Amino acid sequence: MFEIQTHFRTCNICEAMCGLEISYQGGAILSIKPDKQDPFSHGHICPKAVALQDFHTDPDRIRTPLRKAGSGWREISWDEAFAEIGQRVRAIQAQHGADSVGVYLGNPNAHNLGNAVFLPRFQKALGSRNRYSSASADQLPHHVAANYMFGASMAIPVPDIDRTDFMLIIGGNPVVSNGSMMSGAGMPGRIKAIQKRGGKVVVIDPRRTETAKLASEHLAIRPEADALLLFALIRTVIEEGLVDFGHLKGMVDGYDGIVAASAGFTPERVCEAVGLPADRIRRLAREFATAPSAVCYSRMGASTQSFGGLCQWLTVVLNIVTGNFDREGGAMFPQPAFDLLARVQPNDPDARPPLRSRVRQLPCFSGEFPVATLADEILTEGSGQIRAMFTIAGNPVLSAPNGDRLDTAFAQLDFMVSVDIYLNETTRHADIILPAATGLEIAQFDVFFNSFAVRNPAKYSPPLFQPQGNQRHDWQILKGLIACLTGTADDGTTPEMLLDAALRSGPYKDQGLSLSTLSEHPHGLDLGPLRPCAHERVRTLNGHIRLAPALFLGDLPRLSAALQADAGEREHYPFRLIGRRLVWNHNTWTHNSRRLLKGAGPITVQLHSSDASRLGVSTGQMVVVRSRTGQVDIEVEVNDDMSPGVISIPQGWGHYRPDIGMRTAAGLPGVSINSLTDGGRIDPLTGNAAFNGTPVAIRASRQMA
Ligand SMILES: Nc1nc2c(c(=O)[nH]1)N[C@H]1C(S)=C(S)[C@@H](COP(=O)(O)OP(=O)(O)OC[C@H]3O[C@@H](n4cnc5c(=O)[nH]c(N)nc54)[C@H](O)[C@@H]3O)O[C@H]1N2
Ligand SMILES: Nc1nc2c(c(=O)[nH]1)N[C@H]1C(S)=C(S)[C@@H](COP(=O)(O)OP(=O)(O)OC[C@H]3O[C@@H](n4cnc5c(=O)[nH]c(N)nc54)[C@H](O)[C@@H]3O)O[C@H]1N2
Ligand code: SF4
Ligand SMILES: [Mo]
Repeated sequence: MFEIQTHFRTCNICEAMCGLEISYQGGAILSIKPDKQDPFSHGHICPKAVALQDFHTDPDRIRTPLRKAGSGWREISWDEAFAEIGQRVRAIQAQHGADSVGVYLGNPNAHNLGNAVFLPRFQKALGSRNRYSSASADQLPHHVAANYMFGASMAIPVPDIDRTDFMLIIGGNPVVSNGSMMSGAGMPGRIKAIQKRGGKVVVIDPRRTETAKLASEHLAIRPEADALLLFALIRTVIEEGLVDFGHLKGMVDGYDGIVAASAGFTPERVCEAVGLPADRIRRLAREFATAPSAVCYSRMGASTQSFGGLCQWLTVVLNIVTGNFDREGGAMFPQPAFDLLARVQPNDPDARPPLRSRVRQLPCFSGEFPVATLADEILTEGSGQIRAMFTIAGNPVLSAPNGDRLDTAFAQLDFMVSVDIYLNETTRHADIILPAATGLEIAQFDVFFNSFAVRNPAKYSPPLFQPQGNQRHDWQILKGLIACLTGTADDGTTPEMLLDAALRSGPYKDQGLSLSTLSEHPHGLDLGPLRPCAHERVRTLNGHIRLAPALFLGDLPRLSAALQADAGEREHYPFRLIGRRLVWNHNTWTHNSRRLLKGAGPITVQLHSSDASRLGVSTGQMVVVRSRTGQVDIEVEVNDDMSPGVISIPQGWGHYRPDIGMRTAAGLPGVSINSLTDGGRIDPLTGNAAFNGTPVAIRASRQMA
């Protein structure tokens, strides 16, 4: 009989980094509870943490490498898998060039220590410039703003949520998402605490979200009008003499450029397009600028839209011109123990114009092309066409704009390899699937999310269980791929060695931080609150923050044009589609947990009652939602949290393909919002997918028949 034991670890599903206390006996989990002694998460978790045991035991997990064989799959050995991959990929690259093999990296890579440290080596071994990831369907504009303003794409300012007196949340729903580019557990409590200490929280969102309901005020903006609103706020601050750089005076270049650029975007000029009265915009600007401390935080709603780049730039500008940057209660740079800026030298972000993609000439930022153009690069013939793909921890058939086109594209590849835990909508196209260990089976240290955290934490969690069957760790798989592509032998490096080296040379080296110190603290270490440190984090040549980079100024004619509505498009597609996250799921891959599935359904399109009565539909009825690129049949949920003219569909669903064996998920297939979104709709400045505001039409199902 095994003893009952306790294991402490960090949940790696989302960005919040909640500490877990897991009671287990042998290989069986007895309970998964919040770790009250975790100094970062203080006993907060969400329902998804408990599902970690479901992912561990799920009979649908892939347990051995699979080779496509006719219409089915054959189990193969790792040696056989690597031998074939090495031979096929090298042959394709020899014939068609290094760039003929593409890579797509999905979201779980960011939650995995081994992938964080070994993926750059894999990319180097492959030597292809055709790199894509979920970042260009997510936070890419944050990186572009950081790169051009601070000289480092990972220099991301984070809201000091625990000390701010005024939080302006634009297009984020942290009560459901648990915070993003703002890592910290227990977001509802943190938001309530702002109000308890006499502060204010204002939410800007076309939907009255769960966060808006907790906030002091909700302002329903028109989709994609956020850059106009931000400019009008900045303009008001300038006109009303409220500009104050605080201690950054002398460290900020380009203010005149902001004064000139904002002149055309007064509250009175933008109010109609934004959907808010001009005097309310002015009052908001005053409240923000005169609060003892304030922070503007903008996220998915402001990133995955046509003006994502401008929104993230202007968010930082608003924080800076009101003296709320690099100060307590404002937007601050974390100082992570594993410092991703350690090797970034001072540089001129304008020195090298970004590479352009082959087919649509879209920009390459942070070494990646936009996922919105991946299907074009596979389907468009010619020199440089992608003929083979690696997908690693990604499901772009469901997560990328116009995923259905990617479904077609993947089917036409000469060769495809997927590193994943499931056979799903994307990996079903692979010739070879390599099965990864995950969740409770892996070691965890949050390299990325420590860099976006609202305090500075550090915690190392060893694996609780061994990989099952013939699974391997992602990092072991990456090393196997490197070896089969380059013919080099394994040098024996482990993620722990690289982590230890980074900790020993990082910002806390003088306090003796190392992997062994972390191992002595299974609940994790609190390295303190955020501290002003802009002078250490900025990597521009003169060490100054660039307030008005030419890249952003050059995009302003497009923003001015948005002040005019496109009546033609409105006639055919009168509604604007936005996405929705659900408490009980994470992106596309957690739907095989029975307990999470119970909380999730039904998957509905939410629309305002005035729209429902005009369309003659009511809750529970089926409608057809149609866009330029596709259509879906979906159940209606009349919900006055929506703004009239705006509809919302959850992201991450659409498990209807019969051949993939996700048994539980098939019980609630839902539809894919990305059958409606459009790869042609991007933010041209950054190349980020513009999911929000997709023009759509709706009809009751019977009328469409
Ligand atoms: N319309 C619309 N589209 C969206 C969004 C939206 O809001 N609206 N959100 C976007 C955002 S923010 C994101 S991050 C992307 C996500 O886009 P993706 O990353 O493409 O999608 P995921 O569902 O996260 O896919 C994760 C994949 O990794 C596998 N996996 C899970 N854990 C592991 C592991 O430990 N190792 C390995 N090797 N594989 C693993 C899963 O089985 C799944 O196949 O979607 C984007 N797409
Ligand atoms: N439960 C759960 N949590 C998650 C995830 C999940 O799938 N489920 N996914 C994780 C991932 S990968 C990420 S990146 C984060 C994302 O974290 P968040 O950004 O907080 O999450 P979203 O729910 O996408 O919030 C976007 C908000 O923008 C609003 N919106 C849409 N269009 C517009 C617009 O044009 N303007 C404005 N102002 N608002 C708009 C939407 O109504 C929505 O409330 O969540 C993470 N956490
Ligand atoms: S909030 Fe995120 S990190 Fe915390 S338990 Fe839930 S999924 Fe895990
Ligand atoms: Mo994301």
